[in-house]
Amino acid sequence: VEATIPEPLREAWRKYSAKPFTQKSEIELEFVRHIETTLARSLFNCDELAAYSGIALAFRDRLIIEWNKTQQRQTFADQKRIYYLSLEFLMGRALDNAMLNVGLKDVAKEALGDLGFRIEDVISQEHDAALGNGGLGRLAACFLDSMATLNYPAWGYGLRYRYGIFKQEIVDGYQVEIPDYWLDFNPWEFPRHDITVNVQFYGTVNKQRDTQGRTTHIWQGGETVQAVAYDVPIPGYGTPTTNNLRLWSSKATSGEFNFQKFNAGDYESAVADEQRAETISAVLYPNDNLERGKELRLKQQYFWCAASLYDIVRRFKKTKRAWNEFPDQVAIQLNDTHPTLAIVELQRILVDIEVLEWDEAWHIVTHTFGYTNHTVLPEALEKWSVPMMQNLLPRHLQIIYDINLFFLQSVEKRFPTDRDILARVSIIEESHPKMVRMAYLAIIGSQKVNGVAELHSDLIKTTIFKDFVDICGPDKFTNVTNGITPRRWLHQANPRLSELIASKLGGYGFLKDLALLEELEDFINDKEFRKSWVEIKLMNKTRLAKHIKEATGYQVNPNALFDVQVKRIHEYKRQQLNIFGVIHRYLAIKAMDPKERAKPVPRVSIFGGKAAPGYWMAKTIIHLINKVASVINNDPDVGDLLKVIFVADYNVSKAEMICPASDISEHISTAGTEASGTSNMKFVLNGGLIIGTCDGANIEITREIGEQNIFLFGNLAEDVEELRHRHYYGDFKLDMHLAKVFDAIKGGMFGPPDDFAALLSSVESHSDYYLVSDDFLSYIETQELVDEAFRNQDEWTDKCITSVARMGFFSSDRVITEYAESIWNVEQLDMGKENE
Ligand code: HBZ
Repeated sequence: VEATIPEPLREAWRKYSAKPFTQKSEIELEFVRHIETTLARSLFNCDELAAYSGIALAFRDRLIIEWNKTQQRQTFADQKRIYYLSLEFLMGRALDNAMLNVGLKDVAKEALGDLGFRIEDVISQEHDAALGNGGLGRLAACFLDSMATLNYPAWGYGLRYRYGIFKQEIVDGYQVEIPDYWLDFNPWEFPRHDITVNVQFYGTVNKQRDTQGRTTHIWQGGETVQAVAYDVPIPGYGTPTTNNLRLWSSKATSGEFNFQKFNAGDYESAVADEQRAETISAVLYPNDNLERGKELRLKQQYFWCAASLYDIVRRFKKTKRAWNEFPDQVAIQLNDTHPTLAIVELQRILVDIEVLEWDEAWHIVTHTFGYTNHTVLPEALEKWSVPMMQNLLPRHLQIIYDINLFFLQSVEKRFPTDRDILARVSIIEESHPKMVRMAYLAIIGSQKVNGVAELHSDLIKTTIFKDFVDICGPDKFTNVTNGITPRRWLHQANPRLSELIASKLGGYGFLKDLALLEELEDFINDKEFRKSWVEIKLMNKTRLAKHIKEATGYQVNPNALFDVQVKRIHEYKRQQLNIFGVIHRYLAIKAMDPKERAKPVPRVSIFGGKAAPGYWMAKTIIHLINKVASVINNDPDVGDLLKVIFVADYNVSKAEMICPASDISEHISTAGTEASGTSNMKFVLNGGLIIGTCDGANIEITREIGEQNIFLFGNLAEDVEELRHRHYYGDFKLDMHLAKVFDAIKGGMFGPPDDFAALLSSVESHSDYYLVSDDFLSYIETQELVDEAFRNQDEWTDKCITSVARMGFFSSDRVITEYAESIWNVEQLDMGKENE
């Protein structure tokens, strides 16, 4: 590391170099200093928002001290680094997490108390960092937490969207989207105006011969946009390691281009250029599991890949190593196909700029990348039109064609008799227009491809990527079952439960080694422990009930069974199955003799989740849920027996409140469609049970916790194709119980039936693609088993405690360790004494 300050002058640096605070008085000092100077306020106008700002700035400073040291340590260690490329990082709030991870929340609570604030009120002032849609983005956030906690030298790379996922309001039962402008005050980011990359688009490619007679490609002209780095510190739990999440923001290049226009008096068009440049990082696309092929999205992808790769290569080049050592120093993980252009960009850098031979470059590339697939849904598999790519990234398209050519040649050699295989596995789909299949490119350019749960990883090998298993061999394909960080999803979301567990296990070691939870089973008959366990669940439910009352006006009984389904609204996730089940229950209650009505177990059905703004069917499902809610919740015959709640604007912070408050949660996707699911893990870890299909990680959760502790129902993945086939050829009969539910809807019980006609007909007359009718009977019968089980509170508690004790496998620490060992080949940094 080159030193700018010569040795004799470093004394003062050593003396005054900032030390991370540990004491209450130091936090108070920093808090007041920030309020009075950074924010120019005083004790006379310090409201809760200002208090949040003050304490957040104090903790930010503390993180940045460790961040600096971590970067130095990692540079000296000179080890292989992990680069996690994700278009989404669904971080949620940072303050609570930062305080807990550095182990100072209790101290901060006292400090804030001394200064006149309640820590909960201050924490809740923070705006969620919502740069993601759902599971994929949240997984990336959990991984950052685990990589820092495990002392891996790791960087996240993403986009700094000005608008995160929209805020959802429910107006007259309909979803309304409100822009999420979240950057007004964001103390967690550091603008790095000195770290910029110019990214090129459009233009033309010219061939030239260099002095050695080689053909080189010059990509010229077009437009250039500047990427500016914004760094977000990621503190590990119980370790000084503080890693970096680098988010790129787009702006117009400050170069002559604009200047010339200004000088020529073309003020308007100069400003328009500026706005066009800023548009690139303006907004997160709000679709989950859908790709719509918009040019701006492709621009986002290339902008972010190019800037990140430039940064990674620059860091590598500082080590002065030979290029063939690149894969020993750099592991790049692609979070789905969104960053696949990084493969092409690295090949371009190596061949066009660093003038390596094609084969040598390609060897480096294919030993650097790993690709994680998150879906088998056909509408989510990314494809880009060739003409669009030709226009936007002409050189990249050429490289893709070359990659494809060499690949197809090798396939042809190995499978000379298979006439169709080339068309099937070609990166270019021969459609009109032609399309670039990004998943195929990602597979060909990576050393490993993984799915996110066992069933899913098996499915990709036998369905969408089958040919590639034959071509590349089975070893290229692997499984890494998802996990969640126990820091946020237990300790932060459910501090009381975390404390109770710690009191039994002799400390918080389980937060770093979740397998330790298994010792909880020893306490299953401990009366005091069980009592506290039950009390904590009730407190968490009461807290949610309070939120529900404030947000919806509905009063729910915390002693009722809380039945929760919160996740993005999607037909494959089958919120429609759930709400049809609720209607079935309602009809049953209405049909009862009033004296009988004491019998059913009181239930609160809680829904939450956003629909993609253009996904009309998903919006219809939200509308139906809200209509059903307003009918049932106002029906005096029903009272506390059944309540239906739609929690608006489901996000990470709401999840932290909702997961600890559930008795049963629903993970009821059509078998074979949900790659993994991760909220299933969050709910069980917080002492709730699951009703679910044999899909995604539900299967492995069952294996871990035991099938007596989960309510599984429905058809299996292996039967889905056959059932769909039968429907399609006319053999379809609506389930009789579901038919009654449909009759009620069609009779106008929940408002104009026309509002829901398309939803019903997706089941009745359009071959029921998601098998709602096929699974309905099994679903409602299993819900009755849930009621039965809940009646016996003691046994229910047994199930919950046992399940929590067996959830160790689902820590994202285990997941990261698996990636590190089997895909990245990266070592943890040796922290010596520091980590004790
Ligand atoms: O990734 C989810 C899967 O549906 C879920 O089963 C899995 O647990 C999770 C983590 O592996 N996938 C997503 O959340 N996908 C997206 O959000 C998405 C966003 C933009 C896209 C495509 C998919 O263009």
